[in-house]
Amino acid sequence: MAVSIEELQAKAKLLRKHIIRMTTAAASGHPTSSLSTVEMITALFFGGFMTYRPQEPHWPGRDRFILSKGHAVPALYAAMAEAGYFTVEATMSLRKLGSIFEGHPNMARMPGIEASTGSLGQGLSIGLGQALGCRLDKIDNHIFVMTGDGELGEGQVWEAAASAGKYKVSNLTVIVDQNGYQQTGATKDVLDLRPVADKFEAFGWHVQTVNGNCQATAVAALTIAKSIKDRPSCIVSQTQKGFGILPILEAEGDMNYHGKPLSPALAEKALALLG
Ligand SMILES: Cc1ncc(C[n+]2csc(CCOP(=O)(O)OP(=O)(O)O)c2C)c(N)n1
Ligand SMILES: [Mg+2]
Repeated sequence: MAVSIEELQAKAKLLRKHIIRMTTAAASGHPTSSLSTVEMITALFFGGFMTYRPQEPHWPGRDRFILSKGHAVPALYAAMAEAGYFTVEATMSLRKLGSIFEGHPNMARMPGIEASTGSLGQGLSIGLGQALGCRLDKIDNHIFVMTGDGELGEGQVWEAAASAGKYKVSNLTVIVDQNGYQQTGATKDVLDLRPVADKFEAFGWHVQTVNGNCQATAVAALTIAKSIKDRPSCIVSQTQKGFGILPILEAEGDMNYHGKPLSPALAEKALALLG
């Protein structure tokens, strides 16, 4: 790997700051859902796991990332800005009328977005289709999909899981962002689908369960996932919703803080905490 863990950690911190600034400027959005994903997304975009060309976003040989939990798109916009698809300033128009920085990824309006998501449950099926298509075309690439843990309640996820296992789609990796919460409370109370690892394993997947908010662990897990050549790969990424600003959420008495931007005053505190 050309880039060090320390450099990735610095990048992750930057993404977190972009996420907070973007959602507070929008006075809307899902900062905590975005923050839990940051180490994995940082590793994917900057750790050498994906080859992509910001100036040629539709280059057929590219690796692809589909954010199935589309409401966490501030994390994706932050990564794409750092990768050179557009400026960080541009992302500050998040959720403004007319802006291409919509509240959920829209591939029809933004080159580099691989799937329009937001209606939960669909991204893994889309990724599976893309992985099969690329395999058919003999393109040597990898498709990464990230879902939420609440999102796993959508039955379509399991149709895709079963099919990917049957067809041994080894150029497909799903990262389940298991942050323990969904919209209305703890995932275990709303619909407990654990053990998640066993379910994917039963469908023929290679599975790892890891601490997804540890940068070095994220890199190690993705390295293994990409090396598996006889079946699809699942990373159960155990994270914390709002990771990076947990003391602030604690003080607010809301460790989920779903779909709420930080007020300008709280955002200042969060940015100070991140340093
Ligand atoms: C099909 C569908 N149903 C409901 C929603 C509303 N919704 C938006 S975010 C969310 C919670 C998702 O939880 P999880 O997948 O765990 O993501 P997290 O926010 O924790 O990262 C829900 C239910 C949606 N976007 N799509
Ligand atoms: Mg969740």
